Order: sequence, then structure tokens, then C-alpha cells
Amino acid sequence: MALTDADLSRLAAAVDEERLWQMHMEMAKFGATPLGGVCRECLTPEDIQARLLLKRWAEELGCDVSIDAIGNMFVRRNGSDTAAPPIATGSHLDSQPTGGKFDGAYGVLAGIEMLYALRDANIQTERSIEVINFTNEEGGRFQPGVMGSQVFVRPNELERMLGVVGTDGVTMAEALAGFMAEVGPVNTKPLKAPFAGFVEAHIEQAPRLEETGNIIGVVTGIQGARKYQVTVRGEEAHSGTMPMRRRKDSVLAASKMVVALHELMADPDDLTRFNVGRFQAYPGAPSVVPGQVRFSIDFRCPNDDKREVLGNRIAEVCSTVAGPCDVEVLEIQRAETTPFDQGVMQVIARAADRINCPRMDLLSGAAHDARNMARICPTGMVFIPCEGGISHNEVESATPSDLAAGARVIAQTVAEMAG
Ligand code: HGY
Ligand code: MN
Ligand code: MN
Repeated sequence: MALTDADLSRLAAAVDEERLWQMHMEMAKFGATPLGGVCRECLTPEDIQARLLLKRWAEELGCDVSIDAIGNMFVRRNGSDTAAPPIATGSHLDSQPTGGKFDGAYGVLAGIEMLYALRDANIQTERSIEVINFTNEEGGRFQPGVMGSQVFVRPNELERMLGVVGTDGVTMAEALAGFMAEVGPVNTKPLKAPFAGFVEAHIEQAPRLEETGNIIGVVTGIQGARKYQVTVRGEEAHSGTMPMRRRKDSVLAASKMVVALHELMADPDDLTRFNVGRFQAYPGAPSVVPGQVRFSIDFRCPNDDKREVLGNRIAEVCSTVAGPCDVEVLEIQRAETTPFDQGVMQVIARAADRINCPRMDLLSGAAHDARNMARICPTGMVFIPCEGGISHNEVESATPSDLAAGARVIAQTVAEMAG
């Protein structure tokens, strides 16, 4: 029998703001940084500690924990029909190197708070419910990001991703083995196991909710993105002796490329997003003319045609200013603009209205695991504000009441979809 409005209101009321806040403070101890953020990169000791805490909370709730071949964690609360594909929520516990307490962690902890609230409200659903912690959403230590959810929906990418070498020279497979050795016996979740729906809670990571006085973002989709790795090869030489006219200086060439690419991507409407976040010179010695530079490109834009045309010009623009150096442009990930499910969006909107929370529809500029889950089941996202829209920054901040409001919307949405 479907849950009534009264059931859903009772469930929303069972979400405990203080318990949810304390879970965030507990989780934020792992990888805590001086400015109040976290450095909890994928499968580092700090991330493993966070994962083990999640597993402890799951077991205290009487839930079963399973793990798939890329380390995604699934916390399961059985419904009356255990054979039916479950409804899931979740996000990621890994962070950027100078990340905040809420990016990713919120989506996992709102899911755990939902499980506490379902218990306290004594609500049984037809479909089972799962809370997911996806591996390597951020893509700092291991590129690319949203790796765990990408492998989950595309199992044929598992081997390639396990072979990725991290910034510290450790492979994804080695880091994963380290976690599996610590987590102890758990059930195995098959990749691409069926789900009947997925809803992710996340801070907005932009200022629109705050600027408009809304608390809930009903996310309409995620803008498309193209990620590249550029390698510029010159020639190492003595910086004090080699004549300038004979140098093959890879930093000089790569710097010209970065400037030329920013000019290519200039957008008077300020909708295109372009970033070179990693720029590494080799050997990186002050008295050696750098023989090689490797830099990253993160290019996003909601318009598929514009992203196609501009993305396809990146290699040509780099070659034009390469001078005596060679340049290789490798596209390492691409995703089209992903629309979310209209039906899920309506359930989210009803849930926000049921608790009288002001809401607005908006497109996500940031990528999320929901983009990949949208490939296999009806998917949506719930945003809450973060202070000043600041994220990927240690000072990232959200309020206990906004966190609880988003968790109340998630709990109602997942419960209604689980029936
Ligand atoms: O890059 C992103 O959009 C995500 O926050 N990792
Ligand atoms: Mn995130
Ligand atoms: Mn992030």
C-alpha cells in the first residue's frame, strides 16, 4: 500500500536536525584541515576511516552493507518486496584536497538520517532502500572524477579505471585493495545492479538559492562537460647557459596555450566554464629549462553544440602557440548535458511543498554521481544553499536547518518512490 501524505509528513518530522549536524561534525574529523575543511581524497587513510564509520552507523541501524568492484558502498534497508529493484539515495565521502565538510558528505549523511527517521517513524516501504557512497567522485588523486558511479553503470570501464595511477604513484587497484583489507567481510554488489530510482542531495555550490531566498533546489539536470589532459614536450637544458633562441621551453609554450584557450572560451554571457586547475612542470628544478608540462582542462557548458565546436578546437589552438615544443591533447572524459526525470522532480517539489519550503528549479553547473545514475534509472537531485555559493574551498558552509530541510525532502521523496 502506498504511503499517505500523513505518513510522509510524519517521516519528515522524524528527521532530527541535531543528529544530522552531529554526523557531519563526526565525519569532518577525518582529514580535518586548519581552515575548517577536509582533505579526504579517494581511498586515502582519511577516506577509509570515513568509510569505516559509515559502515559502523549502517550496522547500528541493522542495515546490510555491500561493496562493488570499484569500492562503491551500498547501505540497504529491506522493504517488504526484497526482490524488487530498490530506490537509492547517496553521494560521495571523498573530497577535494582543500574541500569542505558538506560537498558529497551531505548526500550520504542525509541518506543515513533518512534511515534513522524511517526507523523512528516506524515506516515500512515496499521496495528496499539503499544509501550509496560512490568512490572517487572528486577526481583529485585519481582522474577522472565521478569514477565510481561511471564504472557502476558502465562495467566495461572497470579494468581501465583500476589501472589509473594516482598523483602519488599508487594505482586505483592498489588503493582499493588497501580499503578491502581493512573493511573486513562484506557482501559483494554486482556492477550495474538494477535500481528503480535514485535521488541525490547536495549543496548547490553556487549562489542562486541564497540570492533568491530559496531553500530547496529542484534540479532539472547537469550541464555537459569535457575533460582533457594536455602534455607539452620541450627540451631540458641548463637555465644559465642555453641561449634563449635555442630553448624549447615547455612552460613558456604551455603558458601561451592557457592564455589562448581562455581567449577561445571567452563568453559575454558568462555561461561557459573553463579551468586549468593542475599545471605541472617537469623536472620542476629552478635551474633546468622545463622539458615537459602536463596540465588539466575542465570545460563545461550547457549548450551541446557550443561544447562540441569549442572542445574540438582546443588541440588546434594549442598547436598554434606551441612554438618549438610538441603538444598532445588527450580527452579523458566527456558527458552530454543530462536532463533529470520529470516524475522524480514532481515528487521532490511535492515534498518541499509538504514542509512549506521555498523552492526553485535550477540546472546544476557541478557534476554529480546522479549524472551516471540517470543512465540506468529515473533520477533527480535536491540542492540546498551553501554560504556565498562557495565550495571546493575549506570555508564551505551550510546551516543545520537547511541541511535538515534537504534531508526531509530526500526522506519523503525516496519513501514515496519506494512505496
Ligand atoms: O567537478 C565537479 O563538478 C564535482 O564537484 N566534483
Ligand atoms: Mn560533490
Ligand atoms: Mn566536489
